[in-house]
Amino acid sequence: MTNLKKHENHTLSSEIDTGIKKIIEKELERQKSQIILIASENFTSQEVIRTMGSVLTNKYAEGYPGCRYYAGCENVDEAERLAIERANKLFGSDYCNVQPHSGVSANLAIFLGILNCGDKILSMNLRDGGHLSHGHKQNLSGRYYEIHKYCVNPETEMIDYEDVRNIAKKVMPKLIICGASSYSRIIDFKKFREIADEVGSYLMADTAHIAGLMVSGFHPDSVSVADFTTATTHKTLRGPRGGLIIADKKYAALIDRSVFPGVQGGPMMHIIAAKAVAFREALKDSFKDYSKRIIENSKALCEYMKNEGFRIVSGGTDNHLFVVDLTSKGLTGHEALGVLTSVGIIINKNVIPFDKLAPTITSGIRIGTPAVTTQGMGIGEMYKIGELISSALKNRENNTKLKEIAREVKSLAEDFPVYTKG
Ligand code: DSN
Repeated sequence: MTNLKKHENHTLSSEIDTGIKKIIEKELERQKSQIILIASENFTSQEVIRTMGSVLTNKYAEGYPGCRYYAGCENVDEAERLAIERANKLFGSDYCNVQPHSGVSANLAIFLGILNCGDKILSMNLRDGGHLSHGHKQNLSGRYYEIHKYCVNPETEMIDYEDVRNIAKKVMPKLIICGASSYSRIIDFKKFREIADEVGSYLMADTAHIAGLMVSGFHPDSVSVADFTTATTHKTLRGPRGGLIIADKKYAALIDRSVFPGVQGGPMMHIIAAKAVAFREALKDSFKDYSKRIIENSKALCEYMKNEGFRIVSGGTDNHLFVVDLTSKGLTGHEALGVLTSVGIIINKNVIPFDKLAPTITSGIRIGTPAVTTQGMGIGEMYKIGELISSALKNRENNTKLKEIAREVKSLAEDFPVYTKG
């Protein structure tokens, strides 16, 4: 045999990509110096970040633990089993699938599993808080299925369950979707269940936004009432970007098939392992306390904005977010986003119920508190943020004032550091 000796692997470069490194450093700086009020964003733990950046990213593992289409899966099998075990403990379920790459993938897998092209879905209107994957005409859901919508009540701007019932009885959908991406009120999953039972439809709860609040007991549970619960792992759950499906065990084979090979190929094992890390974190008592503080902060900031004369959609919030109607302030959501970004406050422009403006312009903004709560900010800081938002919008033509506000924003954000390195 020739003299095979251990040697350095010269095919793998250890050279640092300075271009990308610089971008990561700049992004870290941005995250450290701005006030992030995007309701769907959060700061994960360093352990989640480390796990995502691990060698698990190298492994293909199509299939499920113990039944893969690839050899060498013994370690990733363990990771996926651990993620499943922890997710089931967290959600009080006996079956879950941790492979969906995102909330949308999770939703699509449910549709593929139980619907045929042209079947009817009843879901929340996008403008009233619903999500693109619940039937937007450009989304696969809107192209392959017959979509019917329920709106919020024009007076209360909250879900009108009688109205949902009446539409359901008329439409007789095969699937009812409850869950939203900009709805600030409690969703009564039990009422949706009653309606679904009355019309013989499946019920899917998309808990992408509220999953963390729900597992902490600060939002009613969907797992015990809906046929399918989908979630994302990166919003209030504070894990890596990804999706999740929870259902009764009787649907296990159907959902597993729908995820793989239905809508996905190889699962991302580094992300699944990072989901396991996040689930372990969310099982701790400190996570319950965190969820409670998210809502306290959201309510405090919302009340402050109300006292400053801003109209809040539905009059308030029960969860991690609220939507502000800027119509009476003579501002669009798009303009407000520009002003607030210029001072380092990061929000979404957002349509409001019955909005007459396009989704690119919007009459409102969406504000959420998961990220600032992770930073350790409390009610005092929420009042300060409310003051900064209000002042920036009032003084939007005054560059000197905006610069002063920007300095205050940076200093407040830097007082609550999360990461020391990217
Ligand atoms: N989940 C959405 C959001 O609320 O930001 C993005 O699709």
